[in-house]
Parts: sequence; structure tokens; C-alpha cells
Amino acid sequence: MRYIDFVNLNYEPKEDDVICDFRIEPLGISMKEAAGGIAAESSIGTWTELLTMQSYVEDLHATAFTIKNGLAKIAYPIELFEDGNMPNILSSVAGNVFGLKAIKNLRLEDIHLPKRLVKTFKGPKYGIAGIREILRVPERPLLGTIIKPKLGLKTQDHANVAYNAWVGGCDIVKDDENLSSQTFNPFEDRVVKTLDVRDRAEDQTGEKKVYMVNVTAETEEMLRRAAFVEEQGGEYVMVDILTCGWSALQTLRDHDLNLVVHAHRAGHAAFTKNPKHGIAMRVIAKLVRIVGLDQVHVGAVVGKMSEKKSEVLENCDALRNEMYGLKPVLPVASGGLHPGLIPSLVEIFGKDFVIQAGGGIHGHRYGTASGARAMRQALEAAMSNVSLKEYSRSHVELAAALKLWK
Ligand code: CAP
Ligand code: MG
Repeated sequence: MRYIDFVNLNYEPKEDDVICDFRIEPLGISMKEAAGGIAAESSIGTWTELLTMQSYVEDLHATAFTIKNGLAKIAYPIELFEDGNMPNILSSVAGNVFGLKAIKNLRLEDIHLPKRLVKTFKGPKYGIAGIREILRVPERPLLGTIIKPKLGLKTQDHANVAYNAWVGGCDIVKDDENLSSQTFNPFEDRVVKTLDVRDRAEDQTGEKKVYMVNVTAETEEMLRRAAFVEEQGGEYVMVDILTCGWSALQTLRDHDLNLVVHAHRAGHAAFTKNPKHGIAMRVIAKLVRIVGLDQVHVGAVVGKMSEKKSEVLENCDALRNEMYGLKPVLPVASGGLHPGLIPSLVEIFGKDFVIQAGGGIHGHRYGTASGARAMRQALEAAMSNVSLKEYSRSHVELAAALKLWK
């Protein structure tokens, strides 16, 4: 089969086909040949038509069935994939094709997995509804902080910062993506001490509080750490999904621990940021939901990160829209956030999301507890449609934050 034989613009996709949308910039070949080449190299084919195949193999070929404005839709028969094996699916549709010489740029813009394949994965255990139940926050956006400085704090200092953030009004305190079990803050000790102050903060505030512990490590070790968190009375863990990899994510989810799993996407922009080449974040968001994590970073539009509003909303749709009965997953807005940005965030995201701030809380003039209070005050104002300026007249922490972060 030649590349062009993998193109059929009259092909009607089957219900069980996997469908991928690729943005293609060919180099020295036609768009049709390029689309066919991607269908070939990401399914059964290769560069030479001299390769003879049994007809039953040929029947399994992927088909480029629409080509328009630089975008091609490619359908893959479900038999090409192994049930319940996410690395396998990605090794086909997001594997070698990005490196082809005859393709200048290639971006996987979207992916559709059929119900039959989605059902071979666990899906989220808690999702939005389960998280709201655990935190007993039925309506408003959740408020979270990341302990800053990212690294270096000794365990008791880490716990003290967490305590101040909780009593100031945060629902969630999380480790930063690069904190694991370094000598200055060993894992077990950190979990025990931080959950201890969590309990004190709950007693003091009367509110439910959760600690999102970073368990990112070698897979066996990650499982051991997650089980330790569960044993110690923790309800949440976080994982750096891309540096851990899809196999490790599936292994963690398949252990079905009573833990909400938060997906940090450290490293994503290496392949999601370039609009011409790589993999769109929406694809990652969909697949993380199918594997079964409960909340995922999606970008914040108004913060320090680069994503545009349209991309962030696509990411949110991938997590919250109907998908064969899978639980909706909670989007997380993070990166350069502070109280002044909360009204815009609520306007963009609605109520079902997490507002997560590190510098925007711990950098407050009066310290962490006041920083958390200022965030909470800004959220109260936004939820009751009162302007921040008006609300800050009677809330000093918010006033100080608005002065600090114009
Ligand atoms: C934010 C953060 C998060 C990023 C991740 C950081 O801190 O802790 O990891 O938001 O990016 O390390 O930068 P600040 P994204 O609140 O102090 O900015 O959400 O885009 O995946
Ligand atoms: Mg971070």
C-alpha cells in the first residue's frame, strides 16, 4: 500500500473507530499524501509500497477521511489497539509520525475514543461531585494553595505554612510539582506533620481541609507512598502525570485507593504550546479523564502561563462534557494567580473549578494566612457580585492584596 491508499474521502467512520484530528504542514509532498502517510505510519504501513501484506492486515489500515484547511481526520479500526492500554494507543496515534521528514509540522488537535474502548479503562473515582462531597463545599469554586518556596522548606516549616493557609481560608494545600522526598523534607515525616496541622486547622475553622501530597516517584515507590497517605488519613494525592507516564498513571488508578488523584502536567508545554507541532492539551485532558484522575490543570488565561481562553475552555469541556457516563473531572486554574484575578476567573470557568495560588497567597504583605484570607474575600465578593474595590473597603487583607498586585 502506498501512502495515498490510506486516503478515502468517502469513508464513513464506524461507531467503534478511534478518530484523530491532525493539523498537518507537509514538506515537499501534497496534503493528501501527507495525510495518507500519517494514517499509514500510525497504523499498519511504512514508507515503501513494496511491503506486501496479507489482505486481513490491509483491512486494518487507518483511513484519512476528511482533509480541509490543513486539518485531516483519520479513523483507526478498534482492532488496532489493546483494551485498557493507554501507552499502546499513544504509541500508535502519537508515536513516530511527529518525526517524519516529509511533514514539516504536525499537531494532534483532538482525539475521540469509542465507548467500547473507553469502558476498558477505570475512569475517575470521585470527579467533581465526589470532591465536593469530601470537602463539603456544594457550590463555590474551591480555593487551593501551593506551598512556596517550591523547595527547601524543612518539614515543620512546611507544615506551618500549610496551617496558615488553611486557617486563612484555603480548602486545599498542595505540594509543588518538584517536591518529593528530598533530604530537607522527607515524605513520611511531611505527611504525618502536615496532616496533623490539617486536623488542627479543621478544628479551628470548622471547615473540611485537604492536603494534596505529591507522590511522584518510581511506580512501586509511588504506590507505597499513596498507600501511606491513605493509612495516615489523607484523602488526596497529586501526580506529575507526564513525567511519571501513562503506565504509572494506570497502575496508580488501578490500585483503586480511596484517594482523590490530582494531575499536575509539569512539562506539558514542551509539546502543547506550539500551535503547529505537538499534542493539544485537550487530548491530554481527555485521556487523563479516561484513565481516571479526578482533577487536572487546564491553564488559567489570566495568570503567568501562555494559554489562550479558547484553549482553556476546550480543556474544560474535555473534562466536564458528557463522555459515556464518565464522571466529570474538576479543572484547576493555576499559575500567577492572585485575588485581583478572581472575578475574571469565575467569569471564565463558572463554579466548578479550583483556584490555585502560590505566590499570590504566600507573597502577601501580611503573610500566608492574610494571603489566603484575601483570596477567600475576593471569592466571596465575586460570588456575590460585589466589586473587589467595594469589598476591599471592609476587608483589609483584600485591600492590601489589590494594592500589591494591581
Ligand atoms: C504555580 C505553580 C504551578 C503552575 C503549573 C508553579 O505557582 O505551582 O505548578 O501553575 O502550571 O510552580 O508555577 P504560582 P499549569 O501560583 O506561584 O504561580 O497550571 O499551567 O500547569
Ligand atoms: Mg508548581
